[in-house]
Amino acid sequence: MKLTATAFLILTLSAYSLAMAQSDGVSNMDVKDMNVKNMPMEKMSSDSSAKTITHKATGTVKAVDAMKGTVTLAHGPVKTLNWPAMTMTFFVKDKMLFDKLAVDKKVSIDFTKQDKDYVVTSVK
Ligand SMILES: [Cu+2]
Repeated sequence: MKLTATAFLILTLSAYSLAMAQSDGVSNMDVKDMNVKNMPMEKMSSDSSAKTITHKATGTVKAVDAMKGTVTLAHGPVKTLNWPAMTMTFFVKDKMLFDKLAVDKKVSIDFTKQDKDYVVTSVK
């Protein structure tokens, strides 16, 4: 009787730990899945040799020069660059973005640093 009860307990415990091991396996798979999902993003950001970080700023358009491909913006602080508010000139990546840039217009931009230049990649 006592032996049987012990055997039963061991069986129950091993079944339990087997179930635990299986659920561990599932959570490991989840982590792998996440890594796979992150990989394309890493690839994208390493495309332009240096690490490209997208910064965000909001401000008012002060000047637009579509010929030079630049926009001058009085923008608010940019936390990701430790920038205070200032007026400065950005390059504009895509000529299409000039449709959204007009003097005195309030805009939210995404921009990246490319070599020594700051380039607007998105305008909202
Ligand atoms: Cu600035």
